[in-house]
Amino acid sequence: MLLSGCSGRHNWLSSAGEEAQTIEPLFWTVVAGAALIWTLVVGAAVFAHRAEAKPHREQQARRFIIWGGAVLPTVVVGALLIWGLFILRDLVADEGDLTVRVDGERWWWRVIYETPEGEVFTANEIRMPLGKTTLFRLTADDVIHSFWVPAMGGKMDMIPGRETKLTLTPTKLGSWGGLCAEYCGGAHALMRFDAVVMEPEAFDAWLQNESSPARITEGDPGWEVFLDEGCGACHTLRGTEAVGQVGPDLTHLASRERLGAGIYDMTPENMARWITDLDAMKPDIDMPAYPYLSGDRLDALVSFLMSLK
Ligand code: HEC
Ligand SMILES: [Cu+2]
Repeated sequence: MLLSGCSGRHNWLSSAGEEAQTIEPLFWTVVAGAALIWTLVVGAAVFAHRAEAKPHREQQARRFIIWGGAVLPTVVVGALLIWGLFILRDLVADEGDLTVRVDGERWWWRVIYETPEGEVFTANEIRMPLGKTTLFRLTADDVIHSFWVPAMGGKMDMIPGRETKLTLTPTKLGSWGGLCAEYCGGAHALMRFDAVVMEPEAFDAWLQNESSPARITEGDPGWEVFLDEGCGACHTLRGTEAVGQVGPDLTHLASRERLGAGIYDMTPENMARWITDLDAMKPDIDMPAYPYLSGDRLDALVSFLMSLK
């Protein structure tokens, strides 16, 4: 079970970011140190068990306890704490090349890019340019969540009414897994996201696209279904009359790699199930299922949603 954590997109030892590289030596030092201390303690226990009982001086025993049991642990833990605080200082820097606000919701992520031209709203996926430092300003809407991209660096709690900060500087291209690392109720385990690292030019093009209003063809039957079913009460399609704020912004939904906060591939089949069989896809969430949608109306809605690129 432990080894299963050693590969894949959630692997925090793959060091896909500068921050993760800062944390890594601390981890290995702690592992090596712990192994050494464990060996010494177990060795001493075995020795004590085997050795013949001989009288010893009390002063000697007391000295051993004070140095081995108080001074040594204090020095070791103190040194690790100081090292950790220095690392923390690097992880919570106050500025970056780019600022992104992420708001933890039950059970998804509201994501807002701050650009010179204004705010760009998206959800459930963050994209970052390679080699640039992205500053995340983190908040939570309801309960405490925690923002974590294991391959990139430290995790940071998201606390209602307070803003916390975290910087990530990706060093490897790819799509890395992110997740909520603080139990937040029902669908907590399904509260994930993708952290996609792109070449800076590709990133700029993506952000440009993301900032544009929804592209909707007049008279698209799927758009009619979307309006009829009241999806717009909870979801926003920028530039249209759908301005709901309860759920994720869907303006460029199909440009995301995954559906449902990082849990399903973005395919028409999954999209249809998301709408009709939501309880099986992600139970207990704040979106009603529409089991009665079927046939042409469902097909039209699904192809409409899949066209929101
Ligand atoms: C009562 C509010 C509400 C209504 C009405 C609603 N949704 Fe949602 N929707 C949500 C919430 C909340 C989420 C996020 C759920 C989660 O992942 O925890 C969501 C998530 C989604 C997602 C996944 C988004 C993503 O980033 O992967 C899609 C797609 C979606 N809704 C489509 C629809 C469609 C289509 C309709 C109308 C048929 C609709 N919703 C009606 C609240 C609503
Ligand atoms: Cu959470």
